[in-house]
Amino acid sequence: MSNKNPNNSEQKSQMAGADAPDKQNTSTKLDQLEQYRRDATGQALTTNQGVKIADNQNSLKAGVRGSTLLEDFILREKITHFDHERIPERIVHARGVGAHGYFQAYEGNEKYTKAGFLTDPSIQTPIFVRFSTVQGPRGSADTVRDIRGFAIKFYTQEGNYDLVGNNAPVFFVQDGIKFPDFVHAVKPEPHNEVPTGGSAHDTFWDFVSLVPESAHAVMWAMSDRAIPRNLRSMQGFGVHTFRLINAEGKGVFVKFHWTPKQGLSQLLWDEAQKLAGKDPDFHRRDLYDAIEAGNYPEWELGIQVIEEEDEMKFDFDLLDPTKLIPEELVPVTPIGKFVLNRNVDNFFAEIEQIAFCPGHVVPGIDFTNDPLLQARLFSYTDTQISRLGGPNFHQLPINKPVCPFHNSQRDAMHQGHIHKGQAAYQPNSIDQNWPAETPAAAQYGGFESYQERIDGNKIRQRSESFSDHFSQARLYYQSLAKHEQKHVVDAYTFELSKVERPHIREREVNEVLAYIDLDLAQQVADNLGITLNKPKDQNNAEVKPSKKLTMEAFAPKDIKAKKIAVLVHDQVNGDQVKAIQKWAESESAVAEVLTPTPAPVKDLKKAEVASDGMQKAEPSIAYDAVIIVDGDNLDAVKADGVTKHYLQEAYKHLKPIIFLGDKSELIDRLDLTKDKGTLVTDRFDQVKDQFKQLIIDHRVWEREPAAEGIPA
Ligand code: HDE
Repeated sequence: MSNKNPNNSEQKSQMAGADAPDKQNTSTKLDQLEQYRRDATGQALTTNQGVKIADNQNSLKAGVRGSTLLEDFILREKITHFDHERIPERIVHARGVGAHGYFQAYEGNEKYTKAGFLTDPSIQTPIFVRFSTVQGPRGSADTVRDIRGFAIKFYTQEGNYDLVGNNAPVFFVQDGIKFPDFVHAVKPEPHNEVPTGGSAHDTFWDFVSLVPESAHAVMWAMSDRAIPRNLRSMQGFGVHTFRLINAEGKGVFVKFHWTPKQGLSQLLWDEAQKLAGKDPDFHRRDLYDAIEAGNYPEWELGIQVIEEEDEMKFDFDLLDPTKLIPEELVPVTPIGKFVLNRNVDNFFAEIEQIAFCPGHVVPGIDFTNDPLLQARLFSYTDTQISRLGGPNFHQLPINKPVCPFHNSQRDAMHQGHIHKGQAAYQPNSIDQNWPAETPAAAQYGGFESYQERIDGNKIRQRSESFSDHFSQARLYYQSLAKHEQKHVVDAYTFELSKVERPHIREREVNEVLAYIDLDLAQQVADNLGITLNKPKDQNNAEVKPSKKLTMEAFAPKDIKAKKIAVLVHDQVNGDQVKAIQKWAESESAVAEVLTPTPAPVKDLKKAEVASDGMQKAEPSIAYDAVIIVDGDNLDAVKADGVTKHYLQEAYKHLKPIIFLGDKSELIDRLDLTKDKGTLVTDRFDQVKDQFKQLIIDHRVWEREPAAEGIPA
């Protein structure tokens, strides 16, 4: 967009965009975001008014033991600021973490959209991603069972674009008017504010068992998707159907997907629960550490494209956010990739203050009439006004567009700009009518809404095309791998076991699950001791499974950033430890040597082996695989309850374990069953490729029945 100075030239046109945008200038620079960062290194300590402070240790008192004086402006300013350090947390998605990165488009997207950042592969558009859980407050644990928020802000040269998605492709309700009900039901119960960070309670199951449109999303929440191993291994979805518009004004419907290069992986439920206590920051720590170590997570952004004329060709409604489009029907077309490569400097300023809104779109991207999306377009800006203290939150560094922005909006709380000129209105002749409108034609870049013909009565009614609530829940369940299905049964059983009112449990089983899949319903009913009433109108028809719904379809290709615990004691074989470390480094994996205490241990040659942590403090649940190293210390290991528990726990959680040399004896001693994931060898090098493949596979699923016998 051109920025002609109206003071220098007679304005010939009222169109600010009369010049085509200069492609050269569209490449964005991360340092544009940096100008707000403050570094106090080498600077004097001052008050907020800039007065240098001589004593920051003592308040001003009447005598050394005397009372504190009201006059002490330094104390008062410091305490007053402190008293107001918190802002209201987000109503939902309060617990979150984020990072900076960039997005880069692939070639050939101009047939779908005119959005510059999606069509020019030479631009690296800065982005900020915030991941979140939905239910819990800011201080809740990372690993709870919950859908994860996955919101991306693209700082494009045509304005900020927010893709505010989740790690599930469907939502719990179809119409925005039901969202507050849903959220009130899932949030901690109002009388005792329990539970924190979970849906295993009466009000949630009361609501969802009465609202069958939630069946599909609840199924996702009960699946392994809702307990991701880390935030780097999650898919993201835009959920709603959106619209892309190309330079000729042609529109297509799209569903956004983003898929991690690192593959998908999950926690086991037992791990998730333990991590919530042992390391409530497990996910945020993992993301931070991976980025600090240079293991930058990467996703591929893709779209499912539906031509306008195909809008009605599906047996569900494209506007219904409880439905996904199976990839067998419409494949995902990759359109670009994004990488997270920079941690924040300050959690509050960046992660807490970032303000997303699905209504932040740029030319070439538009909405559909999905009634959930329509309500979201209002909600997000509204909530920021109370959260961030007024309508100027877009001026906060993390929210500020990197392209110029000018309009006649003025004043209000926390106004950070000093606007020049007398005419804060349009039309005006005093400031030559600046800032001026820009034509919508693609070469100018003004935003124009897609011209969609709407013809209908004003009416409060759900479309008949939104009424099938169970087919896709069945599709999802039946598409899962066997072990994933078992986890779904376990999850419903666990959650409903926490529901105190029997009629709610029964309603969920007989009026929801029985309509989804009789086999699933029967298993949950049996576990809960409920009699299953087979509904007469149940349609238990087998569905054609969709391959891309199981997490198995998204295995990683390498073991980059995977964490391996290397258990050692005094008299360990140091050469073996070195070989493991060398190999891990060559694979960009993280091998951590865990010792009985934080002190280093001595190897067989009396050399010191440094400790990366002690076994008691770095539990097996935080690692992807374990190696117990040989040496002259079997008796010490046999007497070490922490190490024995470590191995049993890793086995229980289906992790690959290498027992080196003399440590193979532990397999029988600990009552473990030998399987393809328990590798026994005298030399690590001999099994390293096998071990790598096991880590890629992530879990030894066939071990699951045997592992049930191992104590938690
Ligand atoms: Fe949100 N949602 N939402 N939501 N949502 C918020 O916005 C809302 C919905 C999602 O990291 C709030 O800034 C309504 C679907 C994410 O900052 C709030 C409706 C999807 C985040 C809000 C929905 C989401 C939010 C809370 C139904 C997946 C966190 C504070 C009409 C596609 C963004 C805030 C971040 C946050 C409202 C439904 C995802 C209250 C009214 C569907 C990832 O405005």
